[in-house]
Amino acid sequence: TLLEFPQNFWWGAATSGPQTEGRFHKTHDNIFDYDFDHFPDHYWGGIGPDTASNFYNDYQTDIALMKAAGLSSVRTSIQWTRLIDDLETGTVNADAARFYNAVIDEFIANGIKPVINLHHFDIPVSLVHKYGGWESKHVVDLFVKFAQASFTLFSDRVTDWFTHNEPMVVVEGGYLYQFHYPDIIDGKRAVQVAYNLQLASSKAIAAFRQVNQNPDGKIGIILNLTPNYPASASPEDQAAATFADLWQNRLFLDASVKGAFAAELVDVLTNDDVLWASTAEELAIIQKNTVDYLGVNFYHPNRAQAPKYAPDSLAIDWLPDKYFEVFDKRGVRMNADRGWEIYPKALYDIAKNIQENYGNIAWFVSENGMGVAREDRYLGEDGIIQDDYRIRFIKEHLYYVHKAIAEGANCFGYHLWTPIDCFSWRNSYKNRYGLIAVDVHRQDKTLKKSAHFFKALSASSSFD
Ligand code: BGP
Repeated sequence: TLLEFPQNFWWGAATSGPQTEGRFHKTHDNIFDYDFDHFPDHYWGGIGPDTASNFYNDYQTDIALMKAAGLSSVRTSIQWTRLIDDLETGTVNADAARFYNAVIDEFIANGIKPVINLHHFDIPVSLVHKYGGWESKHVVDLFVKFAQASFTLFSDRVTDWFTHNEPMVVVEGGYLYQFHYPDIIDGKRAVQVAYNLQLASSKAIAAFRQVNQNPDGKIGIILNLTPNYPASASPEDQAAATFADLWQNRLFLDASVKGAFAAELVDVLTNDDVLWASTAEELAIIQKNTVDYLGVNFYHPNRAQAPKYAPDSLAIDWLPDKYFEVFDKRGVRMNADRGWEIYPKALYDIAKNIQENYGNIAWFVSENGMGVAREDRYLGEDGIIQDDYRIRFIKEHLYYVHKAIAEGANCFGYHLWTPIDCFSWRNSYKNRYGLIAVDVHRQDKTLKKSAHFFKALSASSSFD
């Protein structure tokens, strides 16, 4: 059966500055640049962000390929470590302004709406060393200077803005589970980082309301909303799933959409004596500066159960893991290369939650996708990668987006991760997500079968 999507639905793809541009002419190092220089063995194949997919030099040909894949909108990010010369005062680097102006103009000239995010995990490493990074409220204010400079330079042409991509991943990767620099394990500090990230988003939104030049301008936040399905109906497992949801999803979702943190979460953190330091003035800023809309990244659900080990027994003062444990459920569909469960119906559950509990605020799928290793295994005789698994993955997720929209969900688009195979943090180029393949060494770029599918999808706004 033919599934039709609304008029003007965004058919696009998402990427980020640090994962595509390469380090050419950058003013500062972000935490990944630094980490790669000091710990190259953290990176799959020893390949770091130096060249990435060479977007800094290749942006014109890359954007032509994105057009050939039928994308009507593309999200990327402006790198704080490229745009800003003096991090304290927020002065703009001239080459970076030229580059981002050229990129934005090139997107528009090709009929692609540029969607711009500001922070995609890529804090300047010097701010981590000097001030403790996101633990510092001074750093929050420096981020707002960067945000303000971006709005001032580009909001005449860019109408769609986001403050952060997946702030919870910054908390988890940097302060809980050691997969992003600075690789700290400290729950109390993680709580402060989470709060400061929310404050940074709200303050950036306040700055946007001041300097935005475009009447159509909108701003939001991109969250990885991960449904937590309890292992069983036992009260212990139910409570574990409820807390996991509060911590992973509702922390940023409630504050960004409703302007206040969930009281249940604040109660737990208060009782455990790990609540963030906040002021009444800051909480008023958070309350006032809620988002216009949301981006939702979805890759996989979580399965949650009551924790088997109290973190107290691990000699760590406090971790959110005190209340839940995420486990691998047996017998489910998996993307084995990435180790993530495939469960498309979760997207429907997310849609229902936003519709019923968040005032049916407008949102779009800002990332969804399938990272597959060694895709040259699927190279056809025509030289095109036959990624039928990706086409199936997209269709299955869109099936549930369509169903939710038919039931009133306020979803306005779908962005695949990612247009062109890109550098992916510590997995580097192991898993490929793109509609367009990259030969990392030669920088040849070729449309995959999924790009041809996506072009037809975008042109008709429907599939069967
Ligand atoms: C999201 C990030 C992206 C991208 C994607 C794929 O969490 O926003 O930057 O990396 O996940 O995940 P990975 O690269 O870890 O396979």
